[in-house]
Amino acid sequence: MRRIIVMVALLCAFVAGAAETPSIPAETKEQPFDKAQGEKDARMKWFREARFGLFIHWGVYSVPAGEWKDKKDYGEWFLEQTKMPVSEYKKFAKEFNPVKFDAKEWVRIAKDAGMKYIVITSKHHDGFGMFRSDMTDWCIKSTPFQRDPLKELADACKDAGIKFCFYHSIMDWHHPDWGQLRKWNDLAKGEPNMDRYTEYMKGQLKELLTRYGPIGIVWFDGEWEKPWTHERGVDLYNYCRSLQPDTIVNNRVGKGRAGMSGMDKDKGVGDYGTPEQEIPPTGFGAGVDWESCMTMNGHWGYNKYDQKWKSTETLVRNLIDCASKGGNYLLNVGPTSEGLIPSPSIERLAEMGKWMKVNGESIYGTQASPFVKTPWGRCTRKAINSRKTKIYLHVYNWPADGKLVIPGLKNKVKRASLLADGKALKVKAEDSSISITVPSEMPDKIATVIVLDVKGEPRVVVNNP
Ligand code: JFZ
Repeated sequence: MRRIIVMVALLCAFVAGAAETPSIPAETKEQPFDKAQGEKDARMKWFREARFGLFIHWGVYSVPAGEWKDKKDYGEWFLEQTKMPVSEYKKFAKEFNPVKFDAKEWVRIAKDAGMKYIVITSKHHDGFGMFRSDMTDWCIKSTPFQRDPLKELADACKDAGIKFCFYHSIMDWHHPDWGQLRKWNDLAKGEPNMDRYTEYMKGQLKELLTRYGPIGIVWFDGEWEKPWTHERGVDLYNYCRSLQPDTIVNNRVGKGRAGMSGMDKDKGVGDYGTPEQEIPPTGFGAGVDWESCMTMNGHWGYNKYDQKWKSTETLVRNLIDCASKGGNYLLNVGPTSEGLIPSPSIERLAEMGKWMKVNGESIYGTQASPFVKTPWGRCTRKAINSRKTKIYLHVYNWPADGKLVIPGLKNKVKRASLLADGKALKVKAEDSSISITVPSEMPDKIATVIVLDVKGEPRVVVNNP
């Protein structure tokens, strides 16, 4: 199985690298990227270990804060959904003055939550740049704010040891050259031209990839409209990596994504899959990287009426769920036009951080569960060396009889303990399972982690295929 996955991954890399792209400038062609799996493994190392990141959707749509006329459900899609003339939408830039923005504080909030990277919208579909771009005035330069939030965040991330990443929309409702011009874009004149548009986008990406230090991930989006093609995706992928060879690019740079499930169905480009608002039912095997992005309430961009917040328990368990399937969890906040992360988000992130401080070892640098089913919760594992593995059991349903049963584990369990206090627990090996004696009260109601030290690689017998 593993061999097949590696072969598929290599084949994808080959297809991506070898595609013929006649309309593409010579210097971005034939970059010898991804020739070796080892090169990709080295580049993906931090991402695979990180498991947890902060997504930030921030733009001038935070000024209307989700409300327009008689509707209160808008977010970052405000411009498209209201069909407001672009000339009118521009007023929001004039009102965007997030004087309470404190990059260090945002980074502290992320870091204390246990997050290892931050992905912020450099440009969303409305085309507005949250950085000082020389390519257009439709950016932070046209606001009273004048500062460069991305620069401040990049610097704060560097100081804190957090990877700085940006989300950049391919689709652009504002630019007159984006191939699918909106009728309500009253400022656009003439015929759209995708070659010109691509040059513009590359210009901005060059700014972002040369002025803000090392970029962890370029997180593309808005690739689904017709004018964007596989060939343009391959070219853009190569372009980003020609500027920063170590950067990671998500699969929304190309056209292969299969809807919200986020994984590539065919002709994929990019380094990893991006399920959106869902966690896949199972992982995809070693060598297939992915990251589920999710909101904390029902919106990406700030909506002042949306108070339907997920519980900390749900958020922590989502993170565990992703890790147990070999993926990352990218959790979103939508800051206000004052520059503040909403306090319900801050509270939940702080609570997640408390759990992570105690249990982070069972998340960072772990691999997917060796079990098909774990009726009491989830599981991750970590190879310590060739002779030693740690298996982390994330228990949600505490056993009423004080016996936690791990079905089908064949390894010798050298030690079982609670991760929180390191105290040893009694282990009993039975015929086709292991049972562990646990305290009668569930120590951590969100998820209690039990560590098993086992000999060698996990060996699991599936009794109920
Ligand atoms: C996209 C964005 O449109 C959205 O605003 C947000 O940034 C999210 C992270 O990514 O979400 C999508 C993308 C595609 C579809 C729906 C939502 N789609 O194809 O139906």
